[in-house]
Amino acid sequence: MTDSKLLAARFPKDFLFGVATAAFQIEGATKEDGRKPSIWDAFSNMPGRVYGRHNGDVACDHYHRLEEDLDLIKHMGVEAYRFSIAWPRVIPEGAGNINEKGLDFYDRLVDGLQARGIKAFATLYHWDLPLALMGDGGWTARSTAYDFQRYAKVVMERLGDRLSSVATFNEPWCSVWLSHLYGVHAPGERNMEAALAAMHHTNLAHGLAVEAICQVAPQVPVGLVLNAHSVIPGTDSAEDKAAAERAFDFHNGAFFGPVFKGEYPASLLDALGDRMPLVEDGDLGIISQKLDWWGLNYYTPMRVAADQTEGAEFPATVPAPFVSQEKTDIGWEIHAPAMRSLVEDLYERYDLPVCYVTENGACDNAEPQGGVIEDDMRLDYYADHLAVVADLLKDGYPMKGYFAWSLMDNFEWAEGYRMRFGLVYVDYKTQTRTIKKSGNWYRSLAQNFGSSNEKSQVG
Ligand code: GCO
Repeated sequence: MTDSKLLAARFPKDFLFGVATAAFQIEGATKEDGRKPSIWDAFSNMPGRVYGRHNGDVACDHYHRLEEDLDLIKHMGVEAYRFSIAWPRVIPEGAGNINEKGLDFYDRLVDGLQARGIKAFATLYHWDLPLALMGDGGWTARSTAYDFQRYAKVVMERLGDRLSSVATFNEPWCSVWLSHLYGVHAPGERNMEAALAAMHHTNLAHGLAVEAICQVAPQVPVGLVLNAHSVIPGTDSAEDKAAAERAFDFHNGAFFGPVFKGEYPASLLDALGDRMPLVEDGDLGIISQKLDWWGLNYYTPMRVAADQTEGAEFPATVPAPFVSQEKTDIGWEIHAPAMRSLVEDLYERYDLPVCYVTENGACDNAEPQGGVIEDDMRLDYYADHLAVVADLLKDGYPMKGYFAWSLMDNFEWAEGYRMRFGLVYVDYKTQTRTIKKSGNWYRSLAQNFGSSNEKSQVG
């Protein structure tokens, strides 16, 4: 259903529509006002890591165009904005000195949102670890978890009075497995022991940050954003079904398990336990503190088959072929039903709080033609996935909001600027922003929703 009015009418009045971004992907100004490098500055400056050796030096120049971008968010008609805070702006070396100018920027951002009547959803960690902490081993070091706790406290002391919500981490799957096992993201490590250490210390850092947030800003709902994988066996064979269960434990259970059950999956411990870092007494209690909400980032299903290679490492799976014919321009299968079965499965397995879809969207590299960007594939993607969220609501799942990824085209990590996820087109030469067809559609959805909302509150 692409009629934005009809779609808007399917959401309850306390539902919330927003748009999302992340600091390193849009801010630029990487050397300004006391910011020091993050692991992504180092990584993107190394040949061979990021497409075209693109880096975050300028990005969308958001740091200098804050007011204009806040006006754009307002113009999009949404009720909330999800953004991340750059640790290397706030505590440039990860530990040690606090940089007031870095905090000032986020003060202006949060005040600007408030002045425009937009709710601020902050994420504390969206992958830009201060580079200096690599001297201790980065996320493989237990000490980094305690540095993160202090950073969380510093941010919440300063901004907590104006935030509608805070997330500790964005997608630990990426900053753990993709960054330390598959080598695709910074710091580019490819080692199971390093990855397991990063896994546990990230989980611990999440728990320690929850403690700090509850202490200094108990009024702010705290959550965690997970890119849960909708794992689907390639065939109905017992081997592929078992492979899918292992993949679930590895890709989802490694985070959902400790956070929502206070334990790592048994299969993961059986296979890899002897390569894990020390899990101290009390760690799992810290990690599994109650959260107010969790965030789902969903893009595409994960289809797996058993890896029959002798001695294949856990979870011993290989990718299985796509089923849907449609793909986005980054090559990801489009299959909205997998989002629905994923949410159903997760609520069955875990005792989860309310859910915000904190990211969903499509890479559609449509370019301007006569000043217009006709990104129909993205528009259809949004319509199909929002319909799934409405179906989940109808079935009683506690879906509280939806953030489109992303407000505007930006630095797509290892893909550089060539992959575009924005509702708004960014011309990187001029920094001109142009709302795409999908952006206008999303805007009318948010506006229709807002106005029907007001009416239902009145009448
Ligand atoms: C993510 C990311 C975004 C990506 C998006 C598209 O959390 O994976 O938050 O940074 O740009 O997912 O790949």
